[in-house]
Amino acid sequence: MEQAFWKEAVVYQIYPRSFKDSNGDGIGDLQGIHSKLDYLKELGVDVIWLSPVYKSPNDDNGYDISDYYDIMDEFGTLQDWEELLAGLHNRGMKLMMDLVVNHSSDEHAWFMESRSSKDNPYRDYYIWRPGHEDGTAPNNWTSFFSGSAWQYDDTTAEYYLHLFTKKQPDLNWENPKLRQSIYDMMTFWLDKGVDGFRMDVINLISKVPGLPDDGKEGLSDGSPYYMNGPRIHEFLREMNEQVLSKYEVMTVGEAPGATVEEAIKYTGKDRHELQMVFQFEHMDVDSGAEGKWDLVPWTLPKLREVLHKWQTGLAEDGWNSLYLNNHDQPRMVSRFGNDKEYRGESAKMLATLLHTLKGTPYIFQGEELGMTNVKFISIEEYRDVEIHNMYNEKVVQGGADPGTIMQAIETKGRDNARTPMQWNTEANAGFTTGTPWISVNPNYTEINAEAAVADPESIFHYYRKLIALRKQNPVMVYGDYELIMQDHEQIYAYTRTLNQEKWLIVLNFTGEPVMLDLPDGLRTEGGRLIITNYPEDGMNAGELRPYEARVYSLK
Ligand code: TEU
Ligand code: CA
Repeated sequence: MEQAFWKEAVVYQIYPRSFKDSNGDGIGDLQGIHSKLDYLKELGVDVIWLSPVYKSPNDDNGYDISDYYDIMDEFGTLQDWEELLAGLHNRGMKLMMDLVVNHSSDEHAWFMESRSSKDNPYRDYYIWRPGHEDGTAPNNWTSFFSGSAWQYDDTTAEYYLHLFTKKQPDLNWENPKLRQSIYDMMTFWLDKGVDGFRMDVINLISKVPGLPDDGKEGLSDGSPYYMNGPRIHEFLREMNEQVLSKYEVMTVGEAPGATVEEAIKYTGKDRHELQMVFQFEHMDVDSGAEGKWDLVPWTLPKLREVLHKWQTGLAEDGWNSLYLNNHDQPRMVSRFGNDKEYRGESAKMLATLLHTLKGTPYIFQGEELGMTNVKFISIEEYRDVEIHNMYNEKVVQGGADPGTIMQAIETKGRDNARTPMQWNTEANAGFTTGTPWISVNPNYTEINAEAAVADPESIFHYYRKLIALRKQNPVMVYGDYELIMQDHEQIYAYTRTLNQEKWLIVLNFTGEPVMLDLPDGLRTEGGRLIITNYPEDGMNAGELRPYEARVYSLK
């Protein structure tokens, strides 16, 4: 297996709006991040992925960009950004920027030109179509954020496509001029010293020509016509050839709906496309047929089946990204662990999984503290456009039971990940001296960075140890993964092997003790315990305590 920095690295995602406010306006900013670089260095992460910091009217918190060449006013200036980059580089860390080029903001100059007339030179930077004769939208595709994916625009009496909010019009990648504009913009940031890109919904940029739909009455899922679309690999290769190949960069493409087969195409070593993708299959294990808001219980066998499929599917070619939460997902410890009586144990167990599967781990801010989901009492306290659009559609217009929908929001809503980072026990968790843009989780008095850093047994220090172990043990990065005890209902167990080194990982995914019966040929006797989330005394070789995790180096 070819060695590479990006395989050995650990990435830490910052959602700037919620990380640290430096000037008391209640919104996290670049100087705030700068003030916490030593904290990140202590944790030991190699790369920071910054969610978007470009100019934006913030309909979707920066995922709606109105100027790709400048910084959002609330976050600071280009100068602040340069200083942040220097601060990272001085500490030996790298910076990955978010690249949001499936769509822009409707307040981007390109779109304002585009909508102004049918013969404007920028018209074809976006996807315009006339309605049907009866005035209805060009096709029946739904937006990810409720309702139709089409918005009618009076000025030219046509519709434009928006897979996300109507303030996020989709860019037209069929237009070579648009593609060139994107490549120029990427080059601008790379020349400034950026070390990589996380590419937002990059596998949605190529739409099937003619924009067909499934012919059903009413709105319907259009994803078969734009997920991993017909020209996607061609576009990525062009981007690679014209931009990425000229720099030392780290790349990860967000790819909802990507299968293992597709992922090999995106990340295969001779494909010259991307290094990694974020796949979503393990994020769907608790969703029913109606999608993410349709809550169903997840099970270990289901979660393991998905992770195992990706581990083995990309074993020979391609490379996995590993994540258990991000700014779009509920908190990992609330979802896959137990955020009450076993918060510490289960957060550490999940951390062990994240760092010992094969792939590059991505940590989301606050995960290293075991931050939990939040429960807001009223819909007004939520800020996310996805939540509000869905609530309007289902409750206000659809008459659904508000209690049921609030429960879905508490369980799956994106704002779970977006409450302010909990720094200390001061007002607003030390995030801001003003009024935070979204309320802090009241549990900050107990769960906060200051307490975690001071406690050698904290989740924070467990992450720090795992990250340090990765630097000393190539088996964690390059070792082959092999599943054992494949049908166990409570335990996820596997080995990692590199040359003479064989590691055994055993993880109890439940709040109950469970017998550990290792298969023949695997013995922990004489092996070395590398890390565990429980004190070593009281350890019983034949039994795992609730959420116990152990990593052994075997003889
Ligand atoms: O997310 C795209 C995406 O497919 C999802 O994670 C989505 O937010 C979720 O499934 C909705 O249920 C990316 C960004 O990560 C997200 O924050 C943006 O809102 C979205 O693209 C649009 O840019
Ligand atoms: Ca601020």
